[in-house]
Amino acid sequence: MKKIDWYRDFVNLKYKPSKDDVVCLFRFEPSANISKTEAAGRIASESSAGTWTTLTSLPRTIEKVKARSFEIHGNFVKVAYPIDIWEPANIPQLLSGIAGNIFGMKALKNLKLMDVSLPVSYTKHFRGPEFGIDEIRKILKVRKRPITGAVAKPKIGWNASEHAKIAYETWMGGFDLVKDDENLTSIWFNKFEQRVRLCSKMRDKAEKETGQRKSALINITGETSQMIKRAKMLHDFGLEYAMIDVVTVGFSALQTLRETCHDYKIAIHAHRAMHAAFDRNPSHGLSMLFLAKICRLIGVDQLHIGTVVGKLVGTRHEVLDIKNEITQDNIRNKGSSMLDQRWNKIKPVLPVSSGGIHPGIIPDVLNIMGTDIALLVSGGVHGHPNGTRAGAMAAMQSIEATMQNVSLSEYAKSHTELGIALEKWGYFRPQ
Ligand code: CAP
Ligand code: MG
Repeated sequence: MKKIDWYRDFVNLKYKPSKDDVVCLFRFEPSANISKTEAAGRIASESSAGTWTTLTSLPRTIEKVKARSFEIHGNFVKVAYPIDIWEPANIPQLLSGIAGNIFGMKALKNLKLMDVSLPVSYTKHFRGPEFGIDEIRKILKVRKRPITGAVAKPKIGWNASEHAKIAYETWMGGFDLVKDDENLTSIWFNKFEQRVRLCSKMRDKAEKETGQRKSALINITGETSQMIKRAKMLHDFGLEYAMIDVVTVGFSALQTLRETCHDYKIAIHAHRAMHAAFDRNPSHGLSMLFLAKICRLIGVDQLHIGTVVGKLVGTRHEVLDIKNEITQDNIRNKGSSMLDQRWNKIKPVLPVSSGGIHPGIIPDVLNIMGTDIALLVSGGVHGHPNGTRAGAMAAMQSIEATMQNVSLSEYAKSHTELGIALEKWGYFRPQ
């Protein structure tokens, strides 16, 4: 039989990637009767210039547009893609290649895109975060401790005026930020416009009464042109942030909103709802590290990355790798799940730890994550027996105790709110 299969031409174990290549790291499991080399060839082929069979005519450029699987170690393969096949500043196109058809190939039992290393010739077309960690800290006038925030709970149900009152109580308890929940946008009993109006008013009142900076992460998630209008409204009301559910809106919309937020000089708080549909399975899908990298490149200022000890999945190793990726300038390959990355002039993103946190486990979170984070405590604030204000106070007290190296039980002797929180939750780790 004639040669009909073209895949092996996309494997070259002698190839040395050039400084302009986009390099991907995949974890792969071939299906039965498929060798590792064949499987690796299919990954490089289907994500770049190939098809399932040999072709009768080829463009002269073929060698310049082909990806090459150049390193196979166990179940990991590295693939190099020439820079010329990538349109500048087009994340959907990048995903249609390196995260596209390949996930559905019959020849692969499982495939996970672990990481991508992007050359400066690719990253230079993106803004990255508008503010980054230092400028966010300056805006909120919070120097060393974690920036604190709470999501009104229950997630949905309060009307706009009740919502604004909860926000006020949260700020008065010492918190810097209030945040909408990911599924709260604009619904008949809690309209976006009304929430913005009432929260801004309450924000001004809380700032006046406390002498501290306060802000709100109000969720603009929706259809793209609607989000643009909502971002303008946040700007008109003097709010510093827009919150976006970056995975559900899609990266095309996020790219558009990044430009809008640049025009209005507002920061983007990125919630990652739906990420686990792609990254939870260790064998198949995309890694959160990859999603986080795309978010930094496009330019969010704050990104949820997990807590390790809270209610949502994410091991210490994974969460800390993501934290390093979004905060450091120069990432050096430390193991099989991370590639090198030079971020050049792209600013760092503030890591957000959220989900199942309460005063009793704040020391654990800070010991793992450090204090250069945004810490969101929501159920663990509004579930305080004495209400939201006392809940926020208890969380602030827990942060103070941790930063002063005092045990919570000791600190609680002179801080009633913390004591009451510990009576309710103790050191319980939610699931
Ligand atoms: C937290 C939260 C957040 C998650 C997101 C929630 O509330 O508002 O959406 O933390 O997770 O609804 O669960 P609680 P992640 O503090 O009451 O748990 O940051 O891991 O993406
Ligand atoms: Mg939420």
